Amino acid sequence: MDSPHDDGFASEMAELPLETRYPPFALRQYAGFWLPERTLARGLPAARDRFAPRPDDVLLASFPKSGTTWLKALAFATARRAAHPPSAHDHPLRQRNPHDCVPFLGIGFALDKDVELEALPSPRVLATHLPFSLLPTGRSRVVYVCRDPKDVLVSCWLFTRKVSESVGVDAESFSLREAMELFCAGRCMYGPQWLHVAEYWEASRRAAGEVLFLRYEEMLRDPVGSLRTMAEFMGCAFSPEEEERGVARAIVELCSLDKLKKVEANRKGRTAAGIKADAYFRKGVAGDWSSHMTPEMGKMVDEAVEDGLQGSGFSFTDSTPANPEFCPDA
Ligand code: PAP
Repeated sequence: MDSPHDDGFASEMAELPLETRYPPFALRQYAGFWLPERTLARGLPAARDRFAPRPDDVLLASFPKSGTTWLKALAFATARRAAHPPSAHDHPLRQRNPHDCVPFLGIGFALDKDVELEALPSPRVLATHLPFSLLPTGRSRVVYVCRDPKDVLVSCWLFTRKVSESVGVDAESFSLREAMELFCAGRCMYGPQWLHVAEYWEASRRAAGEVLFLRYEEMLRDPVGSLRTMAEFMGCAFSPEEEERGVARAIVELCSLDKLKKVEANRKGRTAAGIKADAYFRKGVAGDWSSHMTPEMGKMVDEAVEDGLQGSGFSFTDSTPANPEFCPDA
């Protein structure tokens, strides 16, 4: 099938494999991935046809629940630090949810917000959950974050139960076991997760200057080191003078889960997309899956993912840092 287009794609979409068991959205399998129907019908074609990339754009990419909100906050605060020093009491991240500071490419276009995306000052920071193979062409730098799939699954399941009501779907009875079975079959939003990860991993190996591959767990271990690497990759490394003033540390502090949780806009109300803002901030740790899943369930997820990753060169069981710069002793 050709790339989706606004005109008439609805009828073509009806012929794609359908998955309705993972709330809240109906998913269709396209180019090897399970995408929400709206993304497929509107967001993807609009992003491909109408996105006018700029050479200094930074695109933040992730599988859902892998650290997107944190990455958005860090990248936004870093790119905008001249206009908004992290210490400023009126910093946008002290007033708005990170999702309202960094728009999702597909969603922005799907909601006909082209003008807003065009009006963003350079360097623009944008985000996407699209797999690498479906990104619009002509993009520039991509920062990808991945996370232990067991924590992704649990975070996603809890989020789904909490926010599905905003789109009129009751997901209260959706069990973790059901979520796990669908996740292991790759039948979840933007799944299979392992294929999503493997594509970006491969791209980061092929073109290191174009795709930076980060791991959420490494970011937790060394947030300042991770931020330095990211800033350098984004083309706005911290100067020695900024280092002396502790700017990188101040950004990490501003974007910490504890600080973001206390922001009123993140405690109450909803994001521009209508989602309860507090749903994006929970524990933010590595390994919380074991509070919800049995070891046997964890093993099933690990096996499904490692199986899917075979031949990709990437493994979640390999604790080697994705980027040597992250290792303080390297
Ligand atoms: P999204 O893809 O829907 O935007 P995303 O931000 O990737 O969601 O995932 C939310 C997870 O990131 C939550 O993990 P948990 O459920 O395991 O707790 C959330 O707590 C965590 N998170 C959000 N903000 C931060 C932050 N500032 N630092 C660390 N983790 C964070």
